[in-house]
Amino acid sequence: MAKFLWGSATAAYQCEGGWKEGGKGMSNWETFCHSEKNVVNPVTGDVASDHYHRYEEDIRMLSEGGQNAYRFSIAWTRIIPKGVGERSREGIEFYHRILDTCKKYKVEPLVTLYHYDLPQGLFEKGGWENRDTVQAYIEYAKVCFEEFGDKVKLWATVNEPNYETICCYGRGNYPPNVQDLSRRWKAMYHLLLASAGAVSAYKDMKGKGQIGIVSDSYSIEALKDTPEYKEAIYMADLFYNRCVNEVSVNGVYSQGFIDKLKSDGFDLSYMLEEDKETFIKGKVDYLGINAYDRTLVKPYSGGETVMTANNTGDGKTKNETIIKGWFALDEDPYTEKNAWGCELYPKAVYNLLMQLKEIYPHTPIIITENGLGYYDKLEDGCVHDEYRVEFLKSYLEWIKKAIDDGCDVRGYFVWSTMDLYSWINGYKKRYGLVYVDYDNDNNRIPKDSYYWYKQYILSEGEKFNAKIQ
Ligand code: BGP
Repeated sequence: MAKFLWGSATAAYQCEGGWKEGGKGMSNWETFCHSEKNVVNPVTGDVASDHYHRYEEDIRMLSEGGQNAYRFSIAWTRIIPKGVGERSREGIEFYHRILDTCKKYKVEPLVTLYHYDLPQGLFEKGGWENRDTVQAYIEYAKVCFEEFGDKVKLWATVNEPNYETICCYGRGNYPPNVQDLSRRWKAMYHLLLASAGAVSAYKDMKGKGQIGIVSDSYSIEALKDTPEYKEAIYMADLFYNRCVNEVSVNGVYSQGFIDKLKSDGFDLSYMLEEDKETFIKGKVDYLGINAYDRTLVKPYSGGETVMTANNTGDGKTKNETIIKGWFALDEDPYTEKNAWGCELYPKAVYNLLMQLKEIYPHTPIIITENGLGYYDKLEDGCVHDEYRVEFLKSYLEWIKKAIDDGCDVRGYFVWSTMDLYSWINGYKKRYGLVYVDYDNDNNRIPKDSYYWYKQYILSEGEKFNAKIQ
């Protein structure tokens, strides 16, 4: 990473479409989106933003927008359609074309190997709850290293082991739509073991780049400064952050986390002695951080575990979380939120970065996602998303301050490059720097934020470069 990465990000299922093209196999998301379980916003990623056919235009626009990096994910089911066994040459060639296009437009690719979409066959055998998925993933990762190793210098093993397992096994709004935290901990363990296994394989294969994990991490805060609220902060930090970051960065689980799981009576027999070596060998080169909002907590005060999410944007279902014996989520009535209840609190990114600097002083950070979901409007061929500009600008100001205060941040990716499918929230919740006109041949229209970002990189970019050798 010779220079600061200025980019934006996407994920395969959310943007590619082409779900039956190029020999692609079925993933759990295709199955889910086509099933009767998909009731909240019953749409699919069958076409999505049609990136499968329009990737060249998207990468060209990204580059013309002054960005020098593109984060995207590979669909496992394009590379190994059944999850294990035979590779698909056609699928592999598709990503070669994407990577060659990045090169053509002088864009550094940051490639995520797994971003929520799991091959259906593996999903049916228990998905991440089944240890066999770990080995299958490592084999898949090795195919990617072998095929794309010369063209990719920045890899991310998995996207958000915390958030994915919260939705799959806590809120139950992602497949397999379960509400059972013991299953969350097991699936998360295997995801992290898979990540460490891939890092370790990359090192064994003498990979020439850097490999990290993408972790949604939070500045955990409270409205009161009492011992009970401090305890709630500690608990939430274990629950959301340390459960992923500690083992990924240091190669060992935090004892406080393991002790808490044991005292709750969770069965941890799937944590095998032999895995310890994999975790040690699988320490990441950098930590990818997806930074959206602050997590505000209060002490647990009774009742069963509750986890619900506002996926409709109409406030009918609230984002509510009570974790029995751990903590509960709080709400600050005075801060601004978007329609989906996401708090707009930019200083959170500074607080988080300064905490990470304290805990993991030797691990560089890349902000792999930051962005604002909104009901954007196309008016006379323009999208005036000044709210997004305001959001991104204020986050960047705080990131810059964290860099000035000694935090080793190497890059920043806006979520998302263009509008795309938002898991469960459908297509009306838009994050893109570029508007996708879904009703009009998926035409691309740069939003005001796209032009603003270009200008920001030009005028402020150098100031972020200082710490990078
Ligand atoms: C992150 C995911 C992305 C993206 C983003 C916005 O958790 O890594 O894939 O979707 O959040 O979330 P949402 O689309 O649910 O609003």
